[in-house]
Amino acid sequence: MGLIQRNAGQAFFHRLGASRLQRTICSAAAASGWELAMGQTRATDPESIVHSDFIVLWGINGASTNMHLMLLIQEARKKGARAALIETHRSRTSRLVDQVYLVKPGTDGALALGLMNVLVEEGLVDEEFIRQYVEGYDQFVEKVLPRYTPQQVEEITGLPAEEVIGLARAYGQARAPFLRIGAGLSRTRRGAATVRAISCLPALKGAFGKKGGGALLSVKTTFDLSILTRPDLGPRPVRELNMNQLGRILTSPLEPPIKSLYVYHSNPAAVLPDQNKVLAGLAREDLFTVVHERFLTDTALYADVVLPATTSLEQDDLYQSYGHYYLQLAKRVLSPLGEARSNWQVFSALARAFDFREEIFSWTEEEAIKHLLAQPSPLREGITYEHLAQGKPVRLRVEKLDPYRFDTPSGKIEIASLRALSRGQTLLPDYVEREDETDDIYPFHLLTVPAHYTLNSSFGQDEGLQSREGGRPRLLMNPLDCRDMGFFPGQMVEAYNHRGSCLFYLEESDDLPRGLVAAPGVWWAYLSPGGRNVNCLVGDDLTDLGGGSTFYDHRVNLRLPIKPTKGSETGLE
Ligand SMILES: Nc1nc2c(c(=O)[nH]1)N[C@H]1C(S)=C(S)[C@@H](COP(=O)(O)OP(=O)(O)OC[C@H]3O[C@@H](n4cnc5c(=O)[nH]c(N)nc54)[C@H](O)[C@@H]3O)O[C@H]1N2
Ligand SMILES: Nc1nc2c(c(=O)[nH]1)N[C@H]1C(S)=C(S)[C@@H](COP(=O)(O)OP(=O)(O)OC[C@H]3O[C@@H](n4cnc5c(=O)[nH]c(N)nc54)[C@H](O)[C@@H]3O)O[C@H]1N2
Ligand SMILES: [Mo]
Repeated sequence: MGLIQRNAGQAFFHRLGASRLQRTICSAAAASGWELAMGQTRATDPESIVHSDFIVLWGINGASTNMHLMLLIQEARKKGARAALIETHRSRTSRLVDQVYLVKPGTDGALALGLMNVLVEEGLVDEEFIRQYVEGYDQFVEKVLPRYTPQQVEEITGLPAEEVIGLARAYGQARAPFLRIGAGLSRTRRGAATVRAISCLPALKGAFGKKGGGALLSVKTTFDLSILTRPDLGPRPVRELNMNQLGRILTSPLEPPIKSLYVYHSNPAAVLPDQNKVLAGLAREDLFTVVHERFLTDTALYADVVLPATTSLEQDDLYQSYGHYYLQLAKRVLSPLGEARSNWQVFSALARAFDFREEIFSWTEEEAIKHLLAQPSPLREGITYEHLAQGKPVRLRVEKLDPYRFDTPSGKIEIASLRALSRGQTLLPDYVEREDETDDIYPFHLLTVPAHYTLNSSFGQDEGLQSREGGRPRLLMNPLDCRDMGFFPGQMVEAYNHRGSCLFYLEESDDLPRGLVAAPGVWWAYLSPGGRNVNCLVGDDLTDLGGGSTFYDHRVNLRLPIKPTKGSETGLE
């Protein structure tokens, strides 16, 4: 969603004094890992990737989730660049790169350290760059890297030592390597530490400033959004609640208790971890629930009041992206159908009913956009409302990005980070072994990957798109695991752990290494057999930093359903 509609409710709820929400389900852990090393440094322009000679896609399924970048990567490859993918399994993207490196889930931090070990050992680091722009290098080389020889990294990650060396050499010998870090990769209990370690790799190579080289996790906004969200309007300090733990929050005694829930532009019943708890919480008779939606989603079914929402075609907004440097204004092209209203309009109306008199509550969407654009920013110099009103995407002034400007307290890339220490992390990037008590009980690591044809739970009602996704919830599994379990392709199986159980149709796939199963897409629970989707198997544990979700860090066992369920029974109790 765009900046206006996405942030529409925050000022209202701050003014009301409601509990605050940590909106950290998506990329908060990745962002905090990057931030420890890179601070507020802006990402390298992804369009410069066409000039790179070696591209690393680390934990990102670009063929489904970042298609515009994949086109640029193909352009670079036509000019001779090579592309590598670091993954847990052979995703769609693996067919668009030259080399795929498979690691055990959650072990990428060790691989990053191993790659840097080789760069140092083989003299492939840019000493001049490091002297000028990197903090903590000597300590890192002395204290951390010796523990990550290719052999040790093989033991941790499962990637053969010679492939660790091969990848390090390809990266280190490249003229201008470009690193694209995905968000999915960070959704583990050590997600932030992982992204932090990976973010240090380009620093050792001095990839910044070499035409085509650099790194991208996410393109940061050029706006100060607090003029929309207005945290200053709160009458008193209030608690913060993490959206990943909504189930836990709604089902445990809290003081003060949560008596009402307002949901807009989200489908928590389908997308959140620990779905059984979420549904139990939403089912509370004493919870007053409002859902502002376009469709009768899993969540809307639990609402006391459903408010109809406009679509993007019926509302104005200003769009930016986390994957490129463009800005686009969208004006409505249809009048709202029926009684549908935009998020912004609903909150303006609510504010009037509450007699909130602050000026922001009287702004129209267009006025809110104009207030944002009035904020000065070098990247938006000369980009006016009138300019954007022509409707075309407008490229930001990326020529103003200084590749040697590192926006950290020291002005350098911080391998050693005092901010990390103050946040309970190690001074230097490192890899922490973690015992998982459930490893022996549940033999399969579960990947809750996004579907190719749908967007999280959006379009879950669209039969055409769902049929392209196989028409029914699928669980992909290595054929040898299938054989060992005594399963057949097409059979309905039940995945379970201590959080819940969920039904899938089994599909054999050589793309999955043994011990891994993948359940693509967020199918609507009430349209799924058994009335639950994969998120009833996902725990609500948080990441090491940033309060992020841990979708990719859970395990399951499988069995044949005791009583096979046919078709799409509703799971509503
Ligand atoms: N088609 C489509 N596009 C989408 C979305 C969608 O639902 N469908 N969702 C959008 C949203 S909200 C987001 S946040 C982005 C996410 O897009 P991405 O950043 O690409 O993240 P994911 O697809 O979640 O995960 C990428 C890959 O990480 C792999 N992975 C999981 N754990 C590990 C690990 O420990 N190590 C490594 N190396 N890899 C690992 C998974 O196998 C997966 O293929 O996509 C956006 N785009
Ligand atoms: N199993 C599994 N679970 C996941 C993921 C996964 O890949 N696998 N991805 C995770 C990630 S990265 C994310 S970001 C979350 C995303 O989870 P959500 O943020 O909940 O996103 P969607 O599932 O796309 O649901 C968005 C809902 O908002 C509605 N909507 C869209 N625009 C508007 C609007 O302008 N106004 C109003 N009122 N409503 C609107 C849509 O109709 C849709 O029902 O899911 C997470 N959950
Ligand atoms: Mo996301």
